[in-house]
Amino acid sequence: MLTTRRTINVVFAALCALGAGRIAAVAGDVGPRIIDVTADQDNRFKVPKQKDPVITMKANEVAVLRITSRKGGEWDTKDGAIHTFTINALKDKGWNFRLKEGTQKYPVVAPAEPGEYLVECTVKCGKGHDDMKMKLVVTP
Ligand SMILES: [Cu+2]
Repeated sequence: MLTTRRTINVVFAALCALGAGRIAAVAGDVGPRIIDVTADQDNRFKVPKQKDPVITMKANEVAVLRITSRKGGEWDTKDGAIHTFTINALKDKGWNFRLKEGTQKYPVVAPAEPGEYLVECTVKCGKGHDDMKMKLVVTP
């Protein structure tokens, strides 16, 4: 009787481990897309493999922005932000990130309204700051 119960426990534990593994694998497959952006030391936004920095999302898409920031000539010393990734039209929906040196991840949701959204840096980060802009394109 005791042996039977132990066997059941072992089988149950094995099944649990299997199930957990499968859930983890599925989550890895369908997890939000990661979008890489660099806010660079020359005070420009950069997107891998693109001459003009643009990121494209589907309306309402959930994704993770992975932003790497490098210090330009100047930066805001109050909170340590060296650049920002700001979309004024979407500020109230959370699209306003104060960037510290290094790489950070920011979960985002694309707006429901397709179109082009201007991304700006609002920290006076030095030479080139006024042109530190990029685009978010939202497709239907
Ligand atoms: Cu900047």
